[in-house]
Amino acid sequence: MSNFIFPETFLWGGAIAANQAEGAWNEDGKGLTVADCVRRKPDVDVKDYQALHAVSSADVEAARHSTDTALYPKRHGNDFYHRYVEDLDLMAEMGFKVLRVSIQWARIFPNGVEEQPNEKGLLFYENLFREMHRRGIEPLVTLHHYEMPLHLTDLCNGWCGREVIDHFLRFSETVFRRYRGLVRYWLTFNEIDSAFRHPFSTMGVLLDRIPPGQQERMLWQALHHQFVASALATRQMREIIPGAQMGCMVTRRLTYPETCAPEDCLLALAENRDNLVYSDVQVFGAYPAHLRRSWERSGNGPEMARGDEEIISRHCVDFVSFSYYMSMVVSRNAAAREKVGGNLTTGVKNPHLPTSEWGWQVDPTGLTIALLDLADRYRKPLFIVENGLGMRDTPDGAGRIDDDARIAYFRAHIRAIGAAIEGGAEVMGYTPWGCIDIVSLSTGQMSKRYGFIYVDCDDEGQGTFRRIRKKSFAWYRKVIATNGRDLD
Ligand code: BGP
Repeated sequence: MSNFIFPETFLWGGAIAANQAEGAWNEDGKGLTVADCVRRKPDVDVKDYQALHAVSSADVEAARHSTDTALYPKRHGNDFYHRYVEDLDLMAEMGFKVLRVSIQWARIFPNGVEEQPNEKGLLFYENLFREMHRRGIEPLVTLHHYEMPLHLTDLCNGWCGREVIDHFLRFSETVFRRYRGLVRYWLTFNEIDSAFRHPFSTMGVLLDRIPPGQQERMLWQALHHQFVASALATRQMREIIPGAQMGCMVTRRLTYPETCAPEDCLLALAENRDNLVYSDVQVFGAYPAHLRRSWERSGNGPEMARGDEEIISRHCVDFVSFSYYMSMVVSRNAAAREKVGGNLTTGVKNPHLPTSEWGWQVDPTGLTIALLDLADRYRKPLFIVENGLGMRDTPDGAGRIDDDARIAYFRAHIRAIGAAIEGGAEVMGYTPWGCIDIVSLSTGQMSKRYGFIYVDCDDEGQGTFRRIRKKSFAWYRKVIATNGRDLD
């Protein structure tokens, strides 16, 4: 049993993203997205995130003319688009109170620039949200989860173009108006801090279209456009859906110093400050002084139109959401240290922590630290919208999947949340990532499985797509039914 008390209002559930789950990549009027063009790279080490995420203009040209769904696995996902009713039944069976999903911009505006929305796209999500409510499941909706219409990359290299702000606001206004009364929890940009780690997925930006000396400045320019768009969408939401709540969303890459040497501690402080710049902007409504100083030194600051900073300052978020998978380590002697893979970043190996097959360092205590630190920094409600362990799950002869390691991972991380709540953090809810097996963002694998529900689909997109409850399914149902008290 757990001796932690979770609020009665605590939103237990799960999280997926449209581009990694829906499939139906070219159905019902949907346009091509950046996710449809990210090729699986089985020949690349799954810990080599730069290589996995690198996308060139030539890659996009090849993808644009391909109908291959094995090579581009996000095109098939786990077929959620056609199976969501069955999936929602399974989630309701676990007792979900919330499900985090995203709306694919290119289902609503196929090229991102149309004046009129695609009704079939709007109807899909309306049906999805209504079916969720029928089962007592609250939607938590991400507007932009690595799903940019590819046409906007063609048009102006994605978010580098300021015109994308208006295109995005037409999309956000359209969905706010259509889903008013169905959706009251919103997030603008998924892991907005990942812009520099994979600019194509996050912002539709192809680096090879920017001269090397201009790349950093153009990425800040694209990010600035996202910050302005996020603030204006927050204003729209408040005007259209009074009482709705908007959250920012960052990857919490908690970083420890390798030793108590002051130099290592300073390096860790710098890493953590850099990570939280993005939530700082959306919570405090201004670019932090240390970032401005670095722009002055480098000349890489974005051009800002008159009124931009006023907009960013006036429309801040209501809550802070984040993904948490692991912690990282920095060292003044990094060059001489063993490296580990990480969720989109890499760092020095922490000898005190186990690592997953994909090199992610498992650190439940780090989640308590992250929550308490964010609570003290922002004094706002917090929402853990991604957490989980990717692992290979294989059904045994009887079709059973005993994912005890995943149960142990979640047991420890739920305890960590309880400890943070005990420590004064206001936590709204918890939506473990990939609550049903979906395509991995970084590796494109189905075999990197996160779900309480197994999907019979392999890395080549082959299988029956049948859903199978894992052992963790019944365990999580019990956790939810006891509001976090019974974790055994
Ligand atoms: C986060 C993304 C999610 C999800 C998660 C797991 O960065 O927001 O979309 O994919 O990482 O990573 P992966 O799927 O690469 O295992």
